[in-house]
Amino acid sequence: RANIAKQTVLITGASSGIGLETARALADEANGDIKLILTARRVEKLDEAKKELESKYEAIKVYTASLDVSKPQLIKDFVKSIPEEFADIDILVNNAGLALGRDPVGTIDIADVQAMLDTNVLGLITLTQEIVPRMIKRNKGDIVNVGSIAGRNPYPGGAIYCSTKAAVKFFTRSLRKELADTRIRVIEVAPGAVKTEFSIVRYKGDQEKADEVYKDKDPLIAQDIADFIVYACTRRKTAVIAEAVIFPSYQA
Ligand code: NDP
Ligand code: 8X3
Repeated sequence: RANIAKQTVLITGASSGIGLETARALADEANGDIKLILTARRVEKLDEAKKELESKYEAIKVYTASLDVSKPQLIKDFVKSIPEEFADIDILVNNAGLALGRDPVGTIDIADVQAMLDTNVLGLITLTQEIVPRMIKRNKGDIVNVGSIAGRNPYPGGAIYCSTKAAVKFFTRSLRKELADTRIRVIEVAPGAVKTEFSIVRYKGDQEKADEVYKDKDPLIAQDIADFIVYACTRRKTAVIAEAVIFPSYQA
């Protein structure tokens, strides 16, 4: 088991759901001896998380930054602005993402198409491009990309979202091969249904439709995915858990 104490972790989409739980789980694994860079658009949520973590662990260092990953220039500016103390990123968790709507092709709002592609694909690729050269220089690092079961089993009404997650899968696979001669691990976790803000975002605030997704079901919780991310990052450095598909039993 590898120790993650003293490492620096950058998480996108850390204001909610899987990203937030991953911050908590990694902090817990390191017993607070860790540096976390938490990013998302809702910076007030990040500041709440920072407060919570700092009150729990004396040694923890948390840097929060507002970052909309759908805007490449903002990503570049953000990376330049990371304080020196947090600059050597050991673990990058590319988690920020969203689905918008369940509309069939021909009726999908182009703004929704753009938002899903820009956030889930362009954002993930741009941030990775910014961080990979730094990891190569240090010959060290873990990149965890949050894909989805939707990138493996596409469904009607999910043409864009499923395509974005298929893109994450193949981007991740290519990158892993490019970095095969380094000590950088490239990992994809592909969750099934996890009860987070995902459905409320997908249905644009319609709570009834969001609740319908999980009605009479026992979905995953964000900790299930966070636990896996901790597991993957604490293996011996040569052990790469390349891909994990994790779903609630009813999704088999
Ligand atoms: P949540 O909606 O709870 O969290 C999504 C996170 O992504 C939020 O922190 C949100 O922050 C952030 N985010 C969304 N858009 C942007 C953006 N443009 N820039 C920066 N951050 C953004 O959902 P989950 O925790 O479930 O989702 C996390 C990841 O898991 C996503 O990639 C999702 O596709 C994936 N996933 C989710 C599944 C599920 O069933 N829940 C299943 C499979 C995969 P903010 O709004 O503050 O910017
Ligand atoms: C989210 C999983 O199947 O609800 O990535 O679209 S699904």
